[in-house]
Amino acid sequence: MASKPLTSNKSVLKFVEESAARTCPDEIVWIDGSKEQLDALAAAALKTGELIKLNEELLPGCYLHRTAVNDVARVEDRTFICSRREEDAGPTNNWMDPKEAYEKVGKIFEGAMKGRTMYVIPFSMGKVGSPFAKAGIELTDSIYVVMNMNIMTRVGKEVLDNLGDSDDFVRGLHAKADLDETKRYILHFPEDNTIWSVNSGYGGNVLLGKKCFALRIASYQGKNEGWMAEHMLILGIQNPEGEINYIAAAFPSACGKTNLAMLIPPEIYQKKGYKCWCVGDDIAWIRIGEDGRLWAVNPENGFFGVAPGTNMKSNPNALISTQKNTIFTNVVHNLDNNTVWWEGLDKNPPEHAVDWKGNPWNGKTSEVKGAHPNSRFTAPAVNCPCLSPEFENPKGVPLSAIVFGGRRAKTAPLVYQARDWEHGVFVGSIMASETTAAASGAVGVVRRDPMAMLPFCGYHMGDYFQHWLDMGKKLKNPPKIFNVNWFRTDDEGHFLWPGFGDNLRVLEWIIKRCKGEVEARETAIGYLPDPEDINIEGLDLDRKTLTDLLSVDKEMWKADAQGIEEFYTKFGSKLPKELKGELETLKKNLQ
Ligand code: OXD
Ligand code: MN
Repeated sequence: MASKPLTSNKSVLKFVEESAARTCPDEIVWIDGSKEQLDALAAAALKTGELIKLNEELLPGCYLHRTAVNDVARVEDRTFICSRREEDAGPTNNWMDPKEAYEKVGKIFEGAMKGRTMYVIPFSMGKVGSPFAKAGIELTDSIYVVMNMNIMTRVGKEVLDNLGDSDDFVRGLHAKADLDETKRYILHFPEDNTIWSVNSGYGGNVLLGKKCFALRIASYQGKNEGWMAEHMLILGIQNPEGEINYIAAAFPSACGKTNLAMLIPPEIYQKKGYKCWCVGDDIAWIRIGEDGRLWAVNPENGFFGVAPGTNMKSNPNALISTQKNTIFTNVVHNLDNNTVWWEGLDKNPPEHAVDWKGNPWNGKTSEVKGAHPNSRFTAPAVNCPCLSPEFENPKGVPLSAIVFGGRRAKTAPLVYQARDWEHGVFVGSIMASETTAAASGAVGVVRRDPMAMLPFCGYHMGDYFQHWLDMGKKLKNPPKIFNVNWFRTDDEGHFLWPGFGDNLRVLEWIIKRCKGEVEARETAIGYLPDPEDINIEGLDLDRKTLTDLLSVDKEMWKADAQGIEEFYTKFGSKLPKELKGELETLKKNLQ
């Protein structure tokens, strides 16, 4: 099936030739993006068992894939930023000297594709030809990667045609090798526009357009070029008058980003004429528009979502998105009807099934979970019933608000607003989640995850904070910045706020604030709503609970301020003085 190069771009050809010389594939296949080619690849993967074809009537165009059992998640301890100077990677990233990295990991790549095919995937993050878009070439020996990249990004010859002779593209090299986790490396060379990934076949480590390019490399590019790559969903909220306001929101993993991105308004809001539109669920590239506002695009073309817990109640739009042309990874294979299942899909687990490890599994009697907790669906964005009509708009959408959030049992109120941009950067920089019983280790430990970017910032986080501050100075019309916490509990640990679609009630207040339509009270931490100003019509929630949700416990915040101070010491002299100043203001306000 070997194919001729699809370009005469010398830099692309050189990258492919050099990589092939190192990895020694039997043949090289250029991915043109055609359906015929992808169908032929899928057929080849079915033969080897790499993919399983699912029920064509119930799940048309869908496949199941199982990764190796030692290869089921992103590996942060094997992920490195290989900047020339160690200080440029900063205290929150692993660093490897680029010379050493090329040499050491280059040896692992040597001959890694012998007996295999190297696929050349030209891909674009963002709509091809849009001023936001950036091109990449991923070389891989995995058909699974080709097919996933084809869902998650724009793939094919048009990317090369648009690139022309330019050498402005990210070079991604991936080889499964033998999936040895002791030799697994995910390396980023920000100064070389290069990503190397070896010994993994799991999405987050091998779909190089996503976390590796669109966040780690792009955050570095954004700092140099005056824009931002953020771990944010983008949501449009349409009011009964037809006006749409857009928000971008950053939450750490497992805080419901995909759910918020595909929010369905509560019935009383639907009746009034509210609608929500999903622009993106994971990544936002943000630039300053001519009007001095921030404009955001989702550079991806699909959703790589966590399957367990996704159901017709928690997120119908996500579930519907997975009903065709989707690849499922590490979920349960239901043998009765050749479909898939996962914990939390419904209350009817299959009896005749295969678990994510490939073992026979009976959902009625088995003590162990059938799907891996990090099992995934890769679904095309076009499948999403609430996909924004602006999804493909090359200019993106203007942001009214930026929303940060985390999982805090007590400290953070349901919502508060930062006083201004600088204070907003402070609010983002202190983002935190408390560990839940679901994760291993102690419960209730506070983990700081500034802007949800801790694992994804491709450079020194102190410089990253400075970049946020610098961007603010250039904005004539900055979005307002907020923090939300859907996870506040009572003393028995029950959630106080219903969450899901009802989060729109909080977003409504946020948008009113952006438009100057509602007052707020100033507190030690920022502006909070008057409980009367959050609409709880039709909710089983009284004003007293809402008042609790909107209370600020100064003693807890004093303790938190101490935690922030400790966290900030990590950044040494790179911590912007503005953030130090904001911390001092917080401490003073709490006296
Ligand atoms: C993701 C993550 O997979 O943030 O999106 O871990
Ligand atoms: Mn993510």
